[in-house]
Amino acid sequence: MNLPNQKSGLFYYSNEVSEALLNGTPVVALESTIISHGLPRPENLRVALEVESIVRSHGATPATIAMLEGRVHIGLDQAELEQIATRDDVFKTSIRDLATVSARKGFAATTVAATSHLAMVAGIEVFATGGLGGVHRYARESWDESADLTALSLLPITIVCSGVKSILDVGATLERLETLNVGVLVYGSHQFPGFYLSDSGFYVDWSLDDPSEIADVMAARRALQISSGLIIANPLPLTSQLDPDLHDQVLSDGLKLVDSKKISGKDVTPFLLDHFHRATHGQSLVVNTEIIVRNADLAARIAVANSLEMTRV
Ligand code: PSU
Ligand code: MN
Repeated sequence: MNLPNQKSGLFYYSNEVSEALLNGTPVVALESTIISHGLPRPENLRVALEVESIVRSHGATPATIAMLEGRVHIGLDQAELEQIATRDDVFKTSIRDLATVSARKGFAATTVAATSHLAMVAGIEVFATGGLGGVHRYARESWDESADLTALSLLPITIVCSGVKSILDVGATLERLETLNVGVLVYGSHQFPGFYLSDSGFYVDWSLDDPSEIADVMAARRALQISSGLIIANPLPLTSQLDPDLHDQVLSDGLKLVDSKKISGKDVTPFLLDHFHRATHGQSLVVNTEIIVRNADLAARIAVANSLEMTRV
């Protein structure tokens, strides 16, 4: 692990994150691909700032993670956040690309996979995002499965999300998560959420209702030396979800466009999210924003409970 006050090598810590890590106060990691590739401008910057302030309101410190000019930043100031939100040369970066972007002194927006890796190096245990990547529909032909899954199989991070993005094959993704030893808990329900939708239709064995219960699970994972990740799936309330009929129609149109425009690889997810935002005239953007804000809120409460747990032992 790096020293949190280290400003050498490739890791740069913001003052507030460095202080929090040194003092052992709660920290929540936040990813940057949502900002650069998941949300349209200028809402992306507004949401990034709102998410940070929600984390602070619970007494936790936000650590948005990205790479600027080849250096890893754990915690971004407003000017740095603005660069990620507005530059056109920010590369959507998974673990495999981190070193190359760094060596070229480039700008990287880190995916869930890359953010989890960097958070682990920094010693941050709790991470909030919107929806995880997973197995794409038609993966039988395309073999398109997000590196988020393999990253979570190897990194002991606790990630709060609204399930996997509903553009994916949710059932296949849940099967892969089981194979990859990734824990799945649902907050306040047994139904696995469907990102824009409150319920994906899939049942999960474990439902927890309180951040302190989740902190107990995290403590037990440490004691048992479980080295894979834990997903805390946080469903939207029914009143906030996207209309399911609208969702299904927009998704089926979007998948046809992916096919006809020959969109592939890492462009598929940003393309489909953008298609949703346009085709629903911003309704999906409102829902996506609420997802991210609620997940950051829950992650902050879990990080606070986890810190209490750590000081007790
Ligand atoms: N959640 C969102 N919006 C996003 C993402 C997640 O609400 O843009 C990003 C995350 O960074 C995730 C990535 O790691 O999408 C998955 O991309 P892919 O399917 O290409 O692996
Ligand atoms: Mn992919």
